[in-house]
Amino acid sequence: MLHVHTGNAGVAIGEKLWQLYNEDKNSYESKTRFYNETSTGEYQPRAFFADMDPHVITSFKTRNKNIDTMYGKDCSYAFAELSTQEIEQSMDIIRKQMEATDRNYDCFLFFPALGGGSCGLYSRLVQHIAVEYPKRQKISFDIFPSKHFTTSTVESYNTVLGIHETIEHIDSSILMDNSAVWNICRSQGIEYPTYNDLNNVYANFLASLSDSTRIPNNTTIDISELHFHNLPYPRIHYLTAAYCMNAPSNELGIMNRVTKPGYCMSSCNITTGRLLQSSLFMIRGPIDNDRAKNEFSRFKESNPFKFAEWTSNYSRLAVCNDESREKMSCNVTVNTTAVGKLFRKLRDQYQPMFDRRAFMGHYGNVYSDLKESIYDFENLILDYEELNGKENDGSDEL
Ligand SMILES: Nc1nc2c(ncn2[C@@H]2O[C@H](COP(=O)(O)OP(=O)(O)O)[C@@H](O)[C@H]2O)c(=O)[nH]1
Ligand SMILES: [Mg+2]
Repeated sequence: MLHVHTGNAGVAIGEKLWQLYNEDKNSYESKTRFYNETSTGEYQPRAFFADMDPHVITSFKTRNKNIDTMYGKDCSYAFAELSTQEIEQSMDIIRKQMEATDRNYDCFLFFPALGGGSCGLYSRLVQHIAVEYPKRQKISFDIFPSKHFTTSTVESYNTVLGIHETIEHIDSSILMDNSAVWNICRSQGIEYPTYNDLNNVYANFLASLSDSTRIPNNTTIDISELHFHNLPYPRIHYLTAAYCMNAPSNELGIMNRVTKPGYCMSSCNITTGRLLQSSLFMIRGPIDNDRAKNEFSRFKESNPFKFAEWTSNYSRLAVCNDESREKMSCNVTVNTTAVGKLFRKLRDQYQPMFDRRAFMGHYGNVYSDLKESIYDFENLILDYEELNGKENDGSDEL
């Protein structure tokens, strides 16, 4: 298992994520999957942190001396291009890290912000990794751009270029966005959430996805299972998730609560679209297996999801009984047509600019890629609309 964190956001969230992993009592087996053991018996994160901005990486490195990093030349505006030398340098590090993993099911986990300049770095790494490791699963946890957090006007161009790469090479993409996570922070009582607060929610959510993989004696759903099997169409692999944290330990109905608006990690409502595959729930806290199963039955009685006709009404549950925690957390990951709304919003952002060929000066060398990416993305939107079905048209508003 190798974590690849790219760009400002990817690096900042990754740093917090590894702090959370380090605080947990990870099983020996999971330690060997998440960490490299040094000759002196220490465990170092099996991770690679990269950004085009040298300042981000040098400052990260002062706090994390043992983690592998790479930086390029800052290019925070347009889709960054890497030199062959920079790519080779990165791939050397990645190969070395992967030599330590010998299991076929060990996968790549990517953590990019799609709108950033470093999305180009992410895309190139994905391309190269796909060529060298075609059989390894690749799961990407993507920060999708959101209007109120845009740091550059061309985020929509960078995103559509990034998505182009993920359509082909990534097995599962989990979409999240800052506006949705900002709302989660507000519901936690934080009046003016900062990036730091947002990153805290992202990191807790991401760590919760591997609780049952890392922590011993649980009903396990391995993080690699986030690549939902038996996808009817491999292109339709854009998942989203909802997360409820700090719930009281005696709460009843937490699984129903997490499916409600306000808990989704992206700006869509997961109960309005059609579910294309079974949903995956994970729960952690002072809750034993029996109580978790009761909760799960309670959820199933009033299951709020609408299923596509070929999908059975089926959900899975992983339980991480952790008596050292006072509060409960619960997440659910779904493959739903509701994410089509995010795609349509993105099209509304780039289309007026692209019609006027605005900002093309920054994309000289990738102009034809951008054109092709937009064409492919339009088809992806159509696929989602078709799967959503006519009766749901326009009804997936929050
Ligand atoms: N959650 C979060 N988002 C960030 C952070 N820094 C930047 N962003 C957002 O991520 C997107 C891409 O920015 P950034 O990561 O700085 O791009 P890059 O470094 O140029 O690839 C923008 O929409 C920013 O609003 C951060 O620390 N946390
Ligand atoms: Mg940056």
